[in-house]
Amino acid sequence: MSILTRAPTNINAQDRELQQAIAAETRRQHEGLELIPSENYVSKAVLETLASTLTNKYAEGYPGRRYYGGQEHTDTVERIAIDRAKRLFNAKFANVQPLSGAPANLAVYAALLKPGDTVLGMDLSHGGHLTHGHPVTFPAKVFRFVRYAMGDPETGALDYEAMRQTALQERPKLLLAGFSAYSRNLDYQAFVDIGREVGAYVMADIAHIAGLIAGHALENPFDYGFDILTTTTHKTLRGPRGGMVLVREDAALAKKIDKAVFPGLQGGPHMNTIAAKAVAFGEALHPSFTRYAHQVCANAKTMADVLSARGLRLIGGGTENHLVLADVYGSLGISGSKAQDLLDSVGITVNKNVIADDTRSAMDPSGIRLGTPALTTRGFFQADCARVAHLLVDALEHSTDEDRLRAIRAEVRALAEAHPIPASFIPERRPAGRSQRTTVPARR
Ligand code: DSN
Repeated sequence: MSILTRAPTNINAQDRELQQAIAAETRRQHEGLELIPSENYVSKAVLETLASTLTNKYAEGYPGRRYYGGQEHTDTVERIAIDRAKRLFNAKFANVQPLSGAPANLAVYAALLKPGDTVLGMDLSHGGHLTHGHPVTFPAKVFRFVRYAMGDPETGALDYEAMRQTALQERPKLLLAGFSAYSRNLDYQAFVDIGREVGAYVMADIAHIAGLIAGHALENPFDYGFDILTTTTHKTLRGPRGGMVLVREDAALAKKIDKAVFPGLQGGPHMNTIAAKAVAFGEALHPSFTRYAHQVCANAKTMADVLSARGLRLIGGGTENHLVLADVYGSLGISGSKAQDLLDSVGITVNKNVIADDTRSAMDPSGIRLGTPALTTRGFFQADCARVAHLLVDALEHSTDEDRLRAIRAEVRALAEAHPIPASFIPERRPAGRSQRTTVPARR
């Protein structure tokens, strides 16, 4: 059963204008191939939970210590979400209230830093994220962010000795690992060693790879002694839009983070979203999610191999996770924006992205970023992903050939229709639990 089978009947009757826009977006998602690596499809159970009566309830505070009455059910919901989050990431503490990734990161800064304190994080053009202290953000006006960069964009290797020297010189209070456009694994042990040497908290923003960690396809930074993880819940983790903060074991640290989230930064938590997070975490605890996570990586590697074989320069030389960053300007003379628009026109959605030391602007950079979480949710395997990668390069190489583009658009649509967006990811009903999990290698 496809997710398209659910019609929002009350909106149909009440607000035609809005219903048509939603229906058009649903159709766009159904008919196109979604390659933006931070996007995914949620299950019908998650969608239903988002639309539940929990949206009506104020619940400032935390389970067992709220400010308003009527919390017996919200407490149950939030406790389930916290418990599942802790099991997924092997954490002692979880705060599931952050509204998204930026507020989750801000909560950590607010909990641990004083104005003017230093944070060492990855340079944006080398894969880091805006919320890791880009000058346009509010945290950059309050705290002092310094940067580390890729030692070699061709291999993606970080220069950990250079990072250590910067840390020794700048004495950060917080050392930040994490990225939104970096395709290689990090040396978590090196981060922890540097952090301990300079007396910094060590945090990983795992927003992009949370599902791959939960599904045991990638390593968990907590296994190396990281203090804190932050994440969104809607990317590879395949839940509703939202964020969370996880603390490995320090109760005092967890308490500071709870206070920073509420009352420090937020008011009433979005209980419908917290419930939907709990549903998604339940799905991620199911053995099938392990297969999903491994398949996401296998599919991304296949795509990277094809793109590379077709002559695209890949930043980092390939991928070890779910995403690929391609220098389309350097390889084909097409800017990231032009490539994005052209691919939109054939039904393939990617995003333009800066590449390391980009000579072009952020609004019209040299790269495109793509990934496989959404395609994998639709049941794409390596052979299908190889075909998609060929179609993508075909479109870029024949950007002025209308007949060719029309044929590509038709094949994209056929591929999409052959892989409907699933309504559910749980093949059979069984109580979720880590003990049931198996490590199943990627198929095909
Ligand atoms: N916008 C998200 C991404 O695409 O990576 C991160 O904030």
